[in-house]
Amino acid sequence: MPQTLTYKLLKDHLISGELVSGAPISVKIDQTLTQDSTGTMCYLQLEALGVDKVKTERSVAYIDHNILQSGFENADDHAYIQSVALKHGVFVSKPGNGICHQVHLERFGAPGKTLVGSDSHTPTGGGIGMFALGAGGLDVALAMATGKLDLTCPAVVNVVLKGKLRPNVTAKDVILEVLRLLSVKGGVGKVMEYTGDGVATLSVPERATITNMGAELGATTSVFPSDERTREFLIAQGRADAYIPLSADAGAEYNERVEIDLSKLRPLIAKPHMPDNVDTVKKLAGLKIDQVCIGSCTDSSLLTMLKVAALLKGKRVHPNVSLTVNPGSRQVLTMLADRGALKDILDSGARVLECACGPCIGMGQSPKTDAVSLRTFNRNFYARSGTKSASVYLVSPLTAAVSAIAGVLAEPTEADCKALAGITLPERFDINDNLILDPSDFKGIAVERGPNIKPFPIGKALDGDIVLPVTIKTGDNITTDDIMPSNAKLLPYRSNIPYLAEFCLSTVDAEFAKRTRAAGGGIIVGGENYGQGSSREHAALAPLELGVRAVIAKSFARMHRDNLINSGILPLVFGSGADYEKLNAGDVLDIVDPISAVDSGVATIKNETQGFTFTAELPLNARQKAILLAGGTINSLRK
Ligand code: MIC
Ligand code: SF4
Repeated sequence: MPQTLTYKLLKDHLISGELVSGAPISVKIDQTLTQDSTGTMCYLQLEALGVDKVKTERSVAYIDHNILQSGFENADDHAYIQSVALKHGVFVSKPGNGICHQVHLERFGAPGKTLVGSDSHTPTGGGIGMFALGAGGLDVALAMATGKLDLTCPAVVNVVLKGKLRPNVTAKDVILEVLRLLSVKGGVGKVMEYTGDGVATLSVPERATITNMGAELGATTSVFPSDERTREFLIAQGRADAYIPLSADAGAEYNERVEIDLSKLRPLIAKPHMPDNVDTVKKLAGLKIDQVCIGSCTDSSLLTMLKVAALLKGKRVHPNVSLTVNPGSRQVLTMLADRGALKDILDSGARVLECACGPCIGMGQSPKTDAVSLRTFNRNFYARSGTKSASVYLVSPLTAAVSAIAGVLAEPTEADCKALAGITLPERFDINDNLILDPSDFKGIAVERGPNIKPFPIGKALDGDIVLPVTIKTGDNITTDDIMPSNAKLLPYRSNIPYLAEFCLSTVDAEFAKRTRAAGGGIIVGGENYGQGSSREHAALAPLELGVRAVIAKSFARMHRDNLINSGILPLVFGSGADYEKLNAGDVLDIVDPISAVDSGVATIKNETQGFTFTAELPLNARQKAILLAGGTINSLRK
């Protein structure tokens, strides 16, 4: 039977289970990546698993998220990550070398391989024909320790790209269009597989922009075929050996199909505060702007930056606008410098920031009160920029560059962008891996552990009824940036859960942590797509620290649900929307006999305050049942 590329990749790596959408499967993992803000927790867990060396072909620890080092905490975490990674046979990409996804694509990604990363944008690797997905730190630690990963076999959506983009439209506009069509929960349980004659018109970095931001669909991952364009990219990276051609079989059957005519797309924009709140730039043109940020793992490749430089050349950034530019990697920055493009960027009045996540995760550049900020990033979630009153819009780098000059949102015209057609991938990238440490050069290394690293909370085995109050009731699409905010003030504490927990859900209700602790624990009630966004397991560990034993929501995002299970928190799904409506914050709930609920997949819940009973679903596979019964993965493994 003709097969999709997704199922071919999974079949090549299948250890157990059946390739049927929704079935539990276990796959061999070839590569892993971690970054610093999820990395400390991940390596603490790897140590707890007690393995000497990772079982993967290639594992890399990147330090790219918080490289501000505003206090010892951060530098301590970096020293810990570097030493623990090298000790376990993991390569280290040092601060300044670039954003994990950009560097991984450049230096390690290879078609046909599987990759799991402790970051939700790991699907960037799909741009080079990998099956690449994000997961919580514990799942990545397990993948390093065992060389395998358990997941739910996804359904496959065929996104057929036709034609060719106009000169003023970019890959960012393509993924914004997919988000407009499918929404931030449209990809849950699915892989987006790109085919069609439009694929060949897109270079690997452009494809990677699309697969990267596919994370915002809630998708398991996104994938492009590996073709001549992939080969060109790998040759230019000096890695021709990594190339293999890959595509779906002709006549492969998909669960869904979406068609996009690239030639019909116009510049798009995601309005506050969701990446799927998409409109045309034309409609909003003229909006006064205060800040423009170009960069992030979605849009910081050499190709992007050269185009931005060409648009800025000889122009001046509007006096009322602050323009920042983060090249995605040191390779990009060096090549911009070599070609004189860095001078064009600097001469325009842009501020060039380090090759790191920077403003994307609120590490500096929080906009002023009530500001309008245009960003080429992938997320504009409420408060993520660090300024609650700011309005963050997501646009393409071309829209960002011309708007920075105009001082208002402006559509890049075809005339503006005509000259950009000549900007293509170089035949050879500048290759310098001296910020990448090879573990084989570091024998007998001792792990450095600073005082900021605190023990993480461990769940409790299930026994009698769980009787606790609902300490918060939220609406739909609550993000992990709501559950466990991240910014320059909090990122230094990613290895200190007791401290972080005080800020849990603070964007929704500043009293939540205090109230939950005072009640000796609590139950969270959520709407649709609860926990969308990041892979950060901190969004499960912080509630666990506060004593949360269950979340009852209308639906969950994949990674957050996995993280809740790993932490021993019950992810319950409302049987009916009416039950969600009836519940109030403060109601005391009795989750009756949770052991039987885990076993049967249905929980009976008594609302002791209002005096009614309802049921919630708890669909679990055998592995997840064992984990929840034991009170989380660590307990389950200890057993
Ligand atoms: C993000 O973009 O939200 C992050 C920061 O990269 C997270 C990881 C984290 O929370 O550390 C992600 O995408 O998974
Ligand atoms: Fe870093 Fe932003 Fe990419 Fe997350 S989305 S990895 S914070 S650049």
